[in-house]
Amino acid sequence: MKKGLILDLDGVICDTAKFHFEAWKHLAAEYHYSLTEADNEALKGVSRADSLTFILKQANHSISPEQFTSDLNRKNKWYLSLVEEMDQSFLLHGVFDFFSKAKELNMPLALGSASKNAKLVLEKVGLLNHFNAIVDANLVTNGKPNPETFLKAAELINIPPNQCIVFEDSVSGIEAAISGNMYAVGIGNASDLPKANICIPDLGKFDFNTLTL
Ligand code: B16
Ligand code: MG
Repeated sequence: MKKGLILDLDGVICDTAKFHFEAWKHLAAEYHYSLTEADNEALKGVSRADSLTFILKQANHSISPEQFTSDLNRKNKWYLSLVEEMDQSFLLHGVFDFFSKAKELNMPLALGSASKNAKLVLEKVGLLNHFNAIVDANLVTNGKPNPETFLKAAELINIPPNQCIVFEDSVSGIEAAISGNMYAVGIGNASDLPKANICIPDLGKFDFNTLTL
């Protein structure tokens, strides 16, 4: 019987990926590189610093360590100016239904996000107080695909990893869930997330009978 629900943020609860994309595109243009949709897909679930390393490689561009830090900060400022506009209308389809069903069944809920801005985003969409635990990039040393984010979340809600279900939209996040010995529900297409145990289009399509697996 599965008892703990661990949710990724970007791409599962709300669509902040488009804001990350805007901000990274702005920066990549300074390196004379035009960031593609495929690049954006590859950056899902990837930490801020690893994302910049990936973009520099794609752009075949190098910068000093000082510039690296400064560019990370500038990207984050652009991103936050977009997040500022967010409210409940930015929640993805099915989130409300999922939360009310989880509450009804008294299931512990944790967030497991690679974002350092997770609490701010949750506050913007009105969900900050709806989790039993929040694990973001400020709390872990090793980002996804390392399982640390989800293992920490399981620990904080006091549920063994093999009794947890992780909801993830990124390849790195699904890998993290599987290597953490958790049941991985992919949000998106099975062709994009082949390692997921099952895939559904959004949280609202989750069949809570899966919990008996
Ligand atoms: P930040 P998630 C991830 O969030 C995003 O998918 C990824 O694109 C982003 O680079 C990462 O957070 C870091 O975000 O710059 O806000 O710290 O999907 O793990 O909730
Ligand atoms: Mg995500």
